[in-house]
Amino acid sequence: MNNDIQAARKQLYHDMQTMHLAPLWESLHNLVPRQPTPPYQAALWRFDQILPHLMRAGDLITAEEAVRRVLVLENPSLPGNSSITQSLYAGLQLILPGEVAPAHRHTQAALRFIVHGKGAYTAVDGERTTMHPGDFIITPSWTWHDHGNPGDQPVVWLDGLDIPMLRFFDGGFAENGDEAMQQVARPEGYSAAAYGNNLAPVRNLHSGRSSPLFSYPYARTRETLESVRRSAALDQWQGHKLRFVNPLTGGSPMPTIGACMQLLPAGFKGLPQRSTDGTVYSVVEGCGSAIIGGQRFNFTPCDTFVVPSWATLSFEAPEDVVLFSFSDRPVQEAMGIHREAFLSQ
Ligand code: GTQ
Repeated sequence: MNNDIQAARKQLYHDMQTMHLAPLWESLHNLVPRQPTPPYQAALWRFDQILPHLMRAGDLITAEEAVRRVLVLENPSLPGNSSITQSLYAGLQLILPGEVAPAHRHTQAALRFIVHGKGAYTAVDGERTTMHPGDFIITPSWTWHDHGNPGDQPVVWLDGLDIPMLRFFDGGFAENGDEAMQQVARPEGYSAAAYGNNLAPVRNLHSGRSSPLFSYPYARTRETLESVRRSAALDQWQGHKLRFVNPLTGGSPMPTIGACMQLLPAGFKGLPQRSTDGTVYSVVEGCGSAIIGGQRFNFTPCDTFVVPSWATLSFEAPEDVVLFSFSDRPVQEAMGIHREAFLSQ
């Protein structure tokens, strides 16, 4: 290209800059890429390496002082962002026996996936639910929630929130409760009884965008996966994979985050797949491997790993493996932009 034109263009860009103008043609290919180019990477966090740090944090700060005693799982490519993908936040929260994480609410929606220990509870809008490993619990946008541990063992769960998404939309509001523990308004088990049996109240039906069922206990999920294993053909890419639903709509439990549980039977060697929803996985049972963009990640129970948008992903399970996962898929589906591909090799 003519050097004069090159120099004249540079001059134009320079002169425009003071007026906050930029030439689209220099960045168009980055703005509308041919396919996703996520600025974050695949990564795995080993639970046995995290737990000692969590317990040290337990010695150094109380749940009350910390408000939430959480080690944030930061994507290695997004340091300082409190993000595991561009849209999602993940962290491991510890609550020790006798502790309370005080009541608050915020427009950010949260899920808890119980990783280690039992006997703690989360209270959501006046109803408590006791936590057991593998339970999936939601605290939808703007619901009051506090956590407590009346039991005798440390309890650790994976927090998944839409914090980066709300930050993007500048839609964040929050407030603290008047008391550390919210008043109990309904007995434990009410929501499960009223909404968890293919029935729903005729009057006083729950309103709002999220599931009225806020706890999905692992005992039932695991039993369901086992029944499905006995009666359904194995999917060559995903094994037996089920998504959690809002029983009133059949849609995702919360508008911004979808979650699934999948069983990979012993000997499973899956075919590769890819999807536009960057996904966070928590290993519930079994050891195996996730091959992400050609890189092998060996996992053991309680580990967490993240798969970027459009990265190829396949699983190998030498023994029965159960995986929990969550992503922003419901948002992408609402926008009509979600894509996935199931590859033959
Ligand atoms: O439990 O309310 O990991 O507000 C981050 C922000 C947990 C919570 C987190 C939160 C919470």
